[in-house]
Amino acid sequence: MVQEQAERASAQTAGLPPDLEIETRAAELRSQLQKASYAYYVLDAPELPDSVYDRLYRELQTLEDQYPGLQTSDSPTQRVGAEPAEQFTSVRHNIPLYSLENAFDTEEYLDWQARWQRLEPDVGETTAVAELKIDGNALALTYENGMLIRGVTRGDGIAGEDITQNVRTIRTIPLRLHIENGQAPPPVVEVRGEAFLPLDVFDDINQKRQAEGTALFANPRNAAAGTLRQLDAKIVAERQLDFFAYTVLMPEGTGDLDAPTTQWTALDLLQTLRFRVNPHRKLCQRAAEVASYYDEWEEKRHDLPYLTDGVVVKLDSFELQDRLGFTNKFPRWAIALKYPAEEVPTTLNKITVQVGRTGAITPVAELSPVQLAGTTVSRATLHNADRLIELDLHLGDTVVVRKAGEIIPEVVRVLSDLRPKGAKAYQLPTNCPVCDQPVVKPEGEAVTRCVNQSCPAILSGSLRHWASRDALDISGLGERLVQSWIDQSVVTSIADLYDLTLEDLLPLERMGKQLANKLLQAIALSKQKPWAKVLYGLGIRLVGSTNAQILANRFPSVAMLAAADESVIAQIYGIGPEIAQSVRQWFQLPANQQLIARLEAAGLQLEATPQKIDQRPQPLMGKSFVLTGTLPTLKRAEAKAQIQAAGGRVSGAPSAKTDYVVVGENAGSKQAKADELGLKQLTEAELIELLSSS
Ligand code: 0OW
Repeated sequence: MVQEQAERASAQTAGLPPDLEIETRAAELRSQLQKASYAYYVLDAPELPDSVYDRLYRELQTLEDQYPGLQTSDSPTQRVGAEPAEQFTSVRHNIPLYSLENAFDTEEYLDWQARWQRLEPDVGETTAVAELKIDGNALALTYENGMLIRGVTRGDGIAGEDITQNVRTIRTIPLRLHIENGQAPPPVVEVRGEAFLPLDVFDDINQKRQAEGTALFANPRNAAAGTLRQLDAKIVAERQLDFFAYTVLMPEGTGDLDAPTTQWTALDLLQTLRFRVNPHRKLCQRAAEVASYYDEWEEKRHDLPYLTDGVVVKLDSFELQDRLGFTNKFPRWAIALKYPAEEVPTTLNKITVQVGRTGAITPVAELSPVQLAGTTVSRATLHNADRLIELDLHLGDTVVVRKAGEIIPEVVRVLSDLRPKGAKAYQLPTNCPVCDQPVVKPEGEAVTRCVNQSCPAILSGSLRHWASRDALDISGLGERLVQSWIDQSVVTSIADLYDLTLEDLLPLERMGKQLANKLLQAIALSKQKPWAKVLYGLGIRLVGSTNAQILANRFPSVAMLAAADESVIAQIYGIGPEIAQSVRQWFQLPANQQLIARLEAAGLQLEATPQKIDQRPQPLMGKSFVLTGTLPTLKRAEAKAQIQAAGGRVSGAPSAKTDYVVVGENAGSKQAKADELGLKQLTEAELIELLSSS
């Protein structure tokens, strides 16, 4: 049926003059696609099979590519912008986006009602619209002559950020107001509503972030806010934000539309304009109906695919709203009737500890599963050691768990009078559960930490830090390679980098000889980095590159620093007690002492080389070398490092400017080139001879 409809339509435009025919066809496609998209996303009632939608979309895209003049800003092809924004500009709202006064139970709701009734004594019980309060981010959308021209965040209510390109990717926000054909749209319409992330989309995003090792969003509201502030609209489009409209303003005339005079008919109008309006609204004649709606949805809301945190009640009559006006912060004619944070008791069976990427140890409560705010909860965060000590938890305790809009529930208190006899007080582990090295708890810090630089929980971060530009600057050793070397157990500590050989690297996937050699060279070169860079590269907590330089100047060798008394370190200008303690705790750890010993053996600079004032120029200064073939004893990277240390340059291919070509086994085309150019060729022994002549 639908298929024939589409075909019949295209037949109808046949025979018109070409440009008019094409223009009409494009307009038809746009309208069909917009209708199909509205049915699919807003009504959740798809009308077109995806294959037909895709075909029509491609036909429109082809027409727009052939005739760019046909492209209109409301075309479905224009939802996702091309270039990421540099930043967002601030826009002042014509009318502030007020926040809502809160009531936490129906008692407080009646107080609010009494207050506005005192202001309008002739108004008795009056109709009010009850709407679910979506836990999202308010947006203000501006349409001119029916076309979406701007989308702005709430910001501080007075001004927000212009995120139009991101708003355009939200499928339930129409790019053009749907006005029945022939009617003129109002010159300006402002629509306000709540942008939000459906719970299943939120879970997918957090699962992805968990896999990437990025911090999780605590709740859908934060996730939506973070998404709306993305500079790249493509990322926003992938995250499938949604939008419920609840306000329509027509500041400059209404075109052929009648301006609504009540909130209820305003919501009806928003639906005809093809916005998504939350369907669970209720027109209440009296407070008792508001109360029953509030009670009804306290439980039912947990079956919804999005988070809510209350009910918004608005007096229905706009004339009455105008009479009541606003306080300096809130409208007098609306209130948010919030649901209390959900709290439930359950049994604490076990406490496990997680080790974060920076070594922070987070205790987690393992609970007897319990229903909480629509989900089954069996774990809750205990935040940190201090919180744990405060709660004085005993295994078997009955604890109260809470989820106040956050997705990660927390233990708020213990019902200690229910404590089973002989229950054991819980002690935080003294050793890291991942690497078994002793943990440290810096004074004044709530968190206990594992500071073993080689702990598997930390290793990825510590290797990346070690290889980073301001540290040992090992070019080519980036995040992806570090992770794959850890996953394949190629390295289990920083020191392992300096034992790597071609044999270790060549078997790895996506690792050719060229790249392997390049990496080995970069690693060998890093041995030239000064002591201050090595100290910074160790990743001691609170020791950034500046502090590392200060410490390296004061303690010109690792031995002196490791032996220094904490109070001595603390007195250094710009260092202080926290850093001194962190340094001592780091060096106290046996695993870190082993790391230092291995780095020393590998030839890293663990002491400041006295600035040797070398009177004579380095023996190979200004000489250019090319290395070819496999040298009998020196690895390619070693040979290159030694030539550079002696002032020589190493280039990739022989040229007339090359002074020496060092030739090893199976030398290839480069030796032939050297012959052709009549370049001086050296064996490895002759090179070593040259080097030692310094
Ligand atoms: N979050 C909501 C919601 C709603 C506005 C209009 C007058 C004052 C508030 O679902 N359904 N209706 C309104 O009405 N506001 C809502 O959320 C507010 C917006 C700004 C702060 C809250 O998120």
